[in-house]
Amino acid sequence: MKPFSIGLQIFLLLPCLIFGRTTVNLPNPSDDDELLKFPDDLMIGVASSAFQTEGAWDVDGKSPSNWDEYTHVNNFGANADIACDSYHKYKEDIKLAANGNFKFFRMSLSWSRILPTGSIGNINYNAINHYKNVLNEVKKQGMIPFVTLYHWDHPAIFDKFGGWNSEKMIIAFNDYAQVVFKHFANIVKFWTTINEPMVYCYYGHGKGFFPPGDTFEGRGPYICGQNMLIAHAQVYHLFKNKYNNSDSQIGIVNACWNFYPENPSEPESADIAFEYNCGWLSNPIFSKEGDYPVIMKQRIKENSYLEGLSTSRLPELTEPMINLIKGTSDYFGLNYYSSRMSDKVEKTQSGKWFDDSGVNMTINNEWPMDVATWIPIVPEGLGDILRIIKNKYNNPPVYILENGIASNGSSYDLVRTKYFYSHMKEMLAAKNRDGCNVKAYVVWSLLDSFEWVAGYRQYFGIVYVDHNSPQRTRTPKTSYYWLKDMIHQRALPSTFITPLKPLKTIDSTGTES
Ligand code: GBH
Repeated sequence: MKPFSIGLQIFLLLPCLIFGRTTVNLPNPSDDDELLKFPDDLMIGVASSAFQTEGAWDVDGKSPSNWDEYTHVNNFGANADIACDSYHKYKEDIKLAANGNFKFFRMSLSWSRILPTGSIGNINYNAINHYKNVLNEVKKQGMIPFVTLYHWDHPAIFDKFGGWNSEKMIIAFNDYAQVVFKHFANIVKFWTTINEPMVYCYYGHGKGFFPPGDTFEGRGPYICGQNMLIAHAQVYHLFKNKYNNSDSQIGIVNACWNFYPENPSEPESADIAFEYNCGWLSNPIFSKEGDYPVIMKQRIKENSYLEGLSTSRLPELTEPMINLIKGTSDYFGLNYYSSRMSDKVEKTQSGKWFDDSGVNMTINNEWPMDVATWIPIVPEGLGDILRIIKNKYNNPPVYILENGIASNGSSYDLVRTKYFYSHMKEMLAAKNRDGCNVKAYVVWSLLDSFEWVAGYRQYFGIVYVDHNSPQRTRTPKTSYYWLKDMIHQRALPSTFITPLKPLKTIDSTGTES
């Protein structure tokens, strides 16, 4: 593991030791039987991404992606050269998803497979044929393919000119989207342009944890975010103008935490935190007025002036840009994992003025957690964020496109199973009781995959993958069978019933017991 991760964990945990815990009032979803049913308009699916699962990093004409390059240098310690070998084993994966009763198969495409040189004049037809086979297989197995164009991997060559900090990336993304739509728009009805732009920009162009490893804090993430917003909007319009079918949907996915104010007398800290985390790249698309959240524009400008700059570090969205971006999503794509406490901090020289927001985000030490210290288990945060999205953005259709937790790798994964239960319960209460327009709930993730900077030490799969075997043998976990059952029944029980221990379990070393 890279050293920053320990630092980050301490950084996240320290403030909650200092501030202690605060009581929050969490709504209780009703146990009423009707509320626990899956309505007909709710699709349950399962997700994965190309770089995390495919492997075959240099096969059939693929060029290295930014992540291939990043993991091959600096003694990174892990790579996705083989990953789950899903490039070769896709039929098995799709069959597993279909047998788990999932109706929705979320996946992403590898840009560097399809356009190895980045240039539109050099289409790799091996990749086109491969994805045609994959998508047709998904349909053959009775599932709906849901395709993400960009889940953080692009041809490595683009990072030579700055990656998403360069406006050239907007053009490159348009070219790529055009090729993808041309070949697959007749097969695929559900599209996402970009997965979690905020996360990629923050880590890749601010903190430097993701490729290209830029540490241009205070500027890089904002520039990257703006380029992604424009790239997304152009691709949305391209799709609508040239490739739309009456039943097609295209949108974007944002990762949002829910925030609870540390100090109940200052609830605005949670609103501010929401705007910096979720609102930054949602407000321009989903709000009536468009543009970045007012609070962000004000504060970043104020901070910039205090630093002696003559313009804001947050780039301006001009009127034509605002209009280009506004409304460019047919649904609100939401990835929810966890929540944070929020607390206002005074502006000091010590760097505490957290990322321009004036809010510190911490973890409540009463929240339980498993192996990933960034995922304290806060199911009510999902219900709360759904209600915020409903109220803020005029109740858009919401596709929850990721929800899940990492565990230590036993196939008897009770914490994960219970995590799904409690989050699905909150989601159903938000939909059935509170009228949130949730249309899909998608589990992250099908397989134990390459987990970005955490390598192979955090597994999110409902299917165990033996990363020591050349075959990358797959074994469904307890959570897989539990979900299969729930989807079949289309309802949750009013209390969680602990699944029995199966006769055989597998631990993270692949040992059976
Ligand atoms: C999602 O991002 C991604 O879309 C998905 O690909 C990924 O597998 C999934 O989450 C699980 O992580 O290790 O302490 O440095 C969620 C945002 C970004 C949160 C990276 C965790 C690293 C924290 N994630 N971050 S740490």
